[in-house]
Amino acid sequence: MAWRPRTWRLRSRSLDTEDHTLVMGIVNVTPDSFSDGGAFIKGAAGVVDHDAAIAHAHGLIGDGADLIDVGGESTRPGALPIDDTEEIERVMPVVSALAQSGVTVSVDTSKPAVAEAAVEAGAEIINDVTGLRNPDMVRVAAETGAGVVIMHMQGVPRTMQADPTYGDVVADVRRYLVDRAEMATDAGVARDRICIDPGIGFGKTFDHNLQLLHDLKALTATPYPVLVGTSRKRFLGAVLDAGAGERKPAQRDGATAATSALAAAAGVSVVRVHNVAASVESTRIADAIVRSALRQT
Ligand code: PMM
Repeated sequence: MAWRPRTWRLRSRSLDTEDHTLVMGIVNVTPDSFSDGGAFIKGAAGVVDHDAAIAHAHGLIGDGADLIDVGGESTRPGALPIDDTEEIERVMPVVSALAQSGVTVSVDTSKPAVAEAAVEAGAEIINDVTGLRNPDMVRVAAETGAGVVIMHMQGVPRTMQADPTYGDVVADVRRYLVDRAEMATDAGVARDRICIDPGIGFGKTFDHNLQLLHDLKALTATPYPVLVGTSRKRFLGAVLDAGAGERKPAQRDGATAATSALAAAAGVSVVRVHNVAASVESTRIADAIVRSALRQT
């Protein structure tokens, strides 16, 4: 099927890909996310430097981000969960300050209480890496009218990389996402508020990640906008370093920009990245090519 622009309806506004692929900038206010964990934490006590996180988010908007994803709990392999109160204390000041200044904010959480508080404070999107597994999360999404990202993850972060197995990873992930989206619409979430995400690196081997990225059109052919997050993930380092000493996550931004461009060319609506400037450039090139083909038909 030929590429077509997508509209994703959020709580109080809509985003569309008519002009370009959307770039979501990442702000993790966590001590332990794999790439930027601890960037906004001051002192040994682990106090969050909210002002630094807010300033960083504005910098990403300046670099061309269309929206900002704020996370307060690390989802890296092996991460341990934290409680609602701690997560709310970490993310809330950042969510409300950004929303008040007009930024489109997504909250990266799998906790209904955190999502509810964030949407109350102005967040437009609930980004749930557990694919709305908690029935309360479905209720919050339906009641608030927020946009939702339903992500695929096999297992839970603590153990998800132990031995992920699939029959056919592309078909299995696609079926899961479409089923979860159906479940959400049956529970009252508007269909055009749902975005789906294959969850690169979440319960997937190196080969699973590559197969999913190779066959993104299986997802972009569904009725839902698609979000893809490859930013600085380990499989990029594995390709580049081929067994040699691994480079640091922040040295994977060129690789991330390449996957962002490929995603945009496959019709993905949103790429989620740390280095916004690099992926704005690479997706704009893919966008120009995809849209120029459209003008000639
Ligand atoms: N990846 C991470 C966290 N949240 N959310 C979505 N929707 N998709 C992802 O791929 C995703 C995510 C892990 O990366 P981080 O620790 O750098 O945020």
